[in-house]
Amino acid sequence: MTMTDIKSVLGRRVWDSRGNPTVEVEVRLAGGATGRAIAPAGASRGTREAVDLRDGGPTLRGMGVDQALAGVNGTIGPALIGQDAADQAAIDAIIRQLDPSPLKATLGGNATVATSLAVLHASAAAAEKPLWRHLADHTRKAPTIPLPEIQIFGGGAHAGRRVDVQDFMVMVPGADSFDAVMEITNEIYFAAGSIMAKKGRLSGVADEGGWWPIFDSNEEALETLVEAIELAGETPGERVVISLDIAASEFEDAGRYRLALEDRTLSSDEMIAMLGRWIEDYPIVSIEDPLAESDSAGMHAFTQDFGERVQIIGDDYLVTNAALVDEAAAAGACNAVLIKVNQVGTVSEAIETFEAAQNAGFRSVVSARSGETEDVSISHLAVGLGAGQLKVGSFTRSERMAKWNECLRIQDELGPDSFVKGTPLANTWWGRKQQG
Ligand code: 2PG
Ligand code: MG
Repeated sequence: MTMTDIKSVLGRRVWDSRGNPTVEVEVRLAGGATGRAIAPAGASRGTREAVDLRDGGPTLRGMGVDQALAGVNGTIGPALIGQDAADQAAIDAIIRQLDPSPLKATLGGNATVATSLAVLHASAAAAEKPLWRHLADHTRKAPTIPLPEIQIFGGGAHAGRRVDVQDFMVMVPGADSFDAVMEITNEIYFAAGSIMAKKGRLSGVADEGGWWPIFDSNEEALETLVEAIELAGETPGERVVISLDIAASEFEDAGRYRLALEDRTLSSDEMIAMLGRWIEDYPIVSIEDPLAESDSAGMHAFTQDFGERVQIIGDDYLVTNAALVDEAAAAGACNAVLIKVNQVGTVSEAIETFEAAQNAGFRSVVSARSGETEDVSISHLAVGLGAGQLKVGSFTRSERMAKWNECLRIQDELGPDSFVKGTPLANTWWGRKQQG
């Protein structure tokens, strides 16, 4: 028995930011170190992501996690006892062997991700290192404080489909520090709130804390975002730019895109034309899932047309899957990937995808899910991998602020020079403008 051998694995039911049950796993090592992690949950989910195993049936609206917990306590846990937590790859290989189904449908991605991350936390604790440092040492990456994407208006599946587009976000690539990003975004967030109040449209917040989107069109949200940036004393397109997650799979059916708010249906080409006009008219620097996960032709065409100007992120389209990143890079679709550990189910596979992205010349954005908790593992993941960008939701609600606040704490250890500033956006219109 060595100090880092796993002594116990305990799965317990806890509750997430939407009030749904979720899986927490606590791992204890022979030397006494412990680690804990909680599975997040998405609402707009890719069909190729790891299965979020739910009990179904009448109780808890079918959202129960008893089966997932039984998998942790009855199958994964016993198989990991006595294994070396310091060997994350071996741990994750065992987890994968226990459920070799492509989408981890038997044990559930929620069970596997919480266990995999809890083991990582425990081995960091045993090494007496913060998680970000442990990860950076393990992967030989240079740790950096990421550039945030922060939601101002929620939409899509996170706001009862009040508008079709899911995330209206700002980025502050021109800020000199992470603190400055927080301060500038705070001003914009509350400026947006005051505009909504003045219009008599202030109506609480969406799932990730962005303002509830009472608009007459999707574009009105963009117009209001520009107004908010200006009201906060910023010039749109200078220090502050806009980022969108269209989450287009959510409103695509048989190759047609249904904009319910505007009562119109667009072809893939018409979607591309509409987004192209938005890119012309607004200081948009990044677009996630502009077309549906099934619309490869659209994704290729969009990347062909706009990949030089803006960051094009695959979320539902790539589901943190290394093979899909390789495929997209070869085919010329997307130029960035969203990294969500629970989409693929283990830390090792998420790192594999991050490395595939690096090899392909893709940027990476580490991301939270719409259902979150106090777990701050992803802040450490973003820093430790030097991923460059982090997407966590809005500027309110503690499950979001916990992640931003953790970055502030890590920055105190790493020093102010560790903030990546605008570099992740160098190969966009914004980056080229900075270079003059
Ligand atoms: C996304 C995420 C986070 P969800 O689509 O990028 O905003 O949403 O967790 O619901 O998939
Ligand atoms: Mg998304």
